[in-house]
Amino acid sequence: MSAKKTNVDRGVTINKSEFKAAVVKHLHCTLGTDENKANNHAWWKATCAAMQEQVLEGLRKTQKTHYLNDTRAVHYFSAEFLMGRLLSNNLQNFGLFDVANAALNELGISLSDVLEEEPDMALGNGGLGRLAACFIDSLATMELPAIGYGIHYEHGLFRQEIQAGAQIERPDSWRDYGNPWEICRPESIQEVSLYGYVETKYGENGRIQKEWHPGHIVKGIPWDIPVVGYGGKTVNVLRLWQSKASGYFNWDVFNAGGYVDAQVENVQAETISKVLYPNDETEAGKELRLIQQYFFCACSLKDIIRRYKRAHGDDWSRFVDQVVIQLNDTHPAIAIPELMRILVDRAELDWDKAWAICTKVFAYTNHTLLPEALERWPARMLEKILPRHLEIIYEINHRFMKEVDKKWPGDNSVKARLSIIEEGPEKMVRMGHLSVVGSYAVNGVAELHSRLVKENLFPEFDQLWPGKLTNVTNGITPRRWLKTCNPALSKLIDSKVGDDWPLDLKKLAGIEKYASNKTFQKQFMQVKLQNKKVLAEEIKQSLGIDVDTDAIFDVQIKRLHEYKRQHLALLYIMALYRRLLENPDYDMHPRVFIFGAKAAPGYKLAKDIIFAINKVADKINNDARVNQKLKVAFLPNYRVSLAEKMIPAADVSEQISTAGKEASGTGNMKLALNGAVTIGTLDGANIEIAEEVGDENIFIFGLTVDEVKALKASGYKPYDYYYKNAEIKAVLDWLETDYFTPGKPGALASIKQSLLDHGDQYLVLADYEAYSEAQEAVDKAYRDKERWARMAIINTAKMGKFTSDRSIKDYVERIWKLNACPVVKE
Ligand code: F55
Repeated sequence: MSAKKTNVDRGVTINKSEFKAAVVKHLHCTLGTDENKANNHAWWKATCAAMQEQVLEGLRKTQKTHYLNDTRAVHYFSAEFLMGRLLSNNLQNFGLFDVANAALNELGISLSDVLEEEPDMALGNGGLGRLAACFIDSLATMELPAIGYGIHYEHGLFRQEIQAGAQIERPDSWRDYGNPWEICRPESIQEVSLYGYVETKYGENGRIQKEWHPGHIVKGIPWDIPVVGYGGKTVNVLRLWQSKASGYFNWDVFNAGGYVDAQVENVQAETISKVLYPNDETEAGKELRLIQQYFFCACSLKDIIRRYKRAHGDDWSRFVDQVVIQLNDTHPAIAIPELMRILVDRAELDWDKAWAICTKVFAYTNHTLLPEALERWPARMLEKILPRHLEIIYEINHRFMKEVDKKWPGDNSVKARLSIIEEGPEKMVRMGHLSVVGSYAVNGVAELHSRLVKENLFPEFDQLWPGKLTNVTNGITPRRWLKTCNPALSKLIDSKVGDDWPLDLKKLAGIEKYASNKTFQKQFMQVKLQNKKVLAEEIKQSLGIDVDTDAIFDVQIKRLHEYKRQHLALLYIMALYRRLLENPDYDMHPRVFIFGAKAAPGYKLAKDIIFAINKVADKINNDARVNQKLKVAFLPNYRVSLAEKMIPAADVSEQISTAGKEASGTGNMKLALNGAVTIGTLDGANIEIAEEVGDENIFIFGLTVDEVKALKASGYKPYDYYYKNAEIKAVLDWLETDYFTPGKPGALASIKQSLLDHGDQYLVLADYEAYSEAQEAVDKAYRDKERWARMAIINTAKMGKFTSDRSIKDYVERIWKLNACPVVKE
């Protein structure tokens, strides 16, 4: 193969025949099969193993470099890492994609078929987990010393099946046939204590000493997943902890003849890392979830301290120079009292010294303002599981309340608002408050969100500690979300601006000058059409629906939640259906509404909305009177690998949350980067996307945050919209009939009820008319092919700001104060 001219400096080089030899070697020696017998799964594993040889060399060199340089590192604590598939990403980041493709080709194997064999690593719910995955990609790419810490769930987010229109949850078993990327590190196993009681002792010097006598000990087994930076030079680690029974405790039971009881303990210990909680935006309040959180935080802190002590012994004075811990939401907030416990009870530092360390180590990212998503744990539950931690939290709060009293003397209402402990029928520990008090920096994830965090969520905190609350707008990795998922568009971009845009996304602005160029427009839209054909094939395969690739592909992909308002789109689809029935000549460009969404299993209305979308889709898709112009496709089991197919094919990106509710959104960025035009509210990062692309290249509609507030204050009456707008009334009434659910009238009525009788919390009806008008503007714009091509190109061109490299640069400069540590060539 001829060497291509490239601006990207690579850490490794291996040629086609070497790669081919490595794959065959692993097919024989690792998989125990051969070229004639191997199926695609075996080829996938052999290809991963060939790749992993390169990855592990990079990992070894990186770890050696970081060790020799005794680097300050960020430790990204997150209960979720939504990694998706790794092979194509690792090949791309190492610059070996074309090499592997050619090597497999010579073996008569299709790389794209092999890539389809990989199960997604779905160890996350949605945006928060995927953000963590994008961030560790950027950290490695930018050669920053970093480690991700999380949980090695045996089962990731459930697999969604749709049966008769309804969501059914099935277990996800991503590791059933082995995971070729992970490395078990038994040498770094940690033990974690739970339950028991606290003994108070009085030392010789009169110092009160606390000793926690745990009732239970579990082991944490670390599994390392290498994280390959673009260019293949730095390979960082994602370290995920698996729980196991600790042999130590169980032997007593065993020896007493309790063989069966010992097994019960094993099962209990192993339950901790068994399954990812599928709730997003609601706190579960379950004991096991708190144990999961503490389990991975305690293992990770021990790991960090072990590494620190190896270099610095018992001298804690440099800890804050070496270690920063970023808390991805409050899920790992229990790490704050855990570090205090280690410093005060174990290292015997006095409280003030320990607190000074703690509050220089932790930083906290808030991802939500929704009250139901703010974690609060019953004090009673903490007392049972982590008795010493509850004491420490009380002590933190006691000292904090004194500080509050200094600032607002005698003001009990401000104390009640700021207290980490919420008084009430049941005392609750507010993990958000604990995180703010215990961290030196707190950030929201988009400009608007961070303003609302300051003004509404933690108002007095901003007065107490000016500057502590700040913003870092989210980002996405352009390596996965453009280069890897959309190779055709990437090549077109390369031909105009060179191939180093994945490292410097602002370079995409270089295509703006071709936005009105007819040839470029044709090329750009040709790529889009090809991607639409691929997705159309997927829709045909998965749902049996034929879709017209000349139609507008209107895509809404995200978790199902009332605040995200998939049902606003649904009402509009029903309205279009009705318009077409009433007037077969109703003038609209053909459109396919494409959805992907999982609902939390216990979230009844979210599941009802999925059911309704599927029932309305059935009817419309099979109605010859309208199905040349309107189709609806709900693709089951939305996940990272499906997103990679849907995003490159989207014309329109639906970002229609109630203003003030979506903290940032990141799907909005991915879709715009791939040339989809947004229809959206002034919410989250949509606002910043609009600033970048300009008002003429986005369809903004609906109430603003201030208008939402005013409307709610004035007493919002959804029935007013129902009676005022005949279309709204007609579609809501339609939901109550059996038109979409023959023989079962009322099967879709819960949606109508929520919008009328339950108050329409998310102002769907208030925004309906504006949404409908914005959709008509979309329709008009799309019909002007040149105008649409220009808009699409400008969307891609202007996404430079939203690379996760920029987010990471913001964190590094403003919060983490890290230096890059280039890996030395040996
Ligand atoms: C997961 C578990 C719990 Cl207990 C609560 C929330 C979640 C979760 O997945 N949240 C989530 O994804 N939040 C999203 O974070 C994104 C990244 O910052 C934002 O873009 C998005 O607006 C926000 O909803």
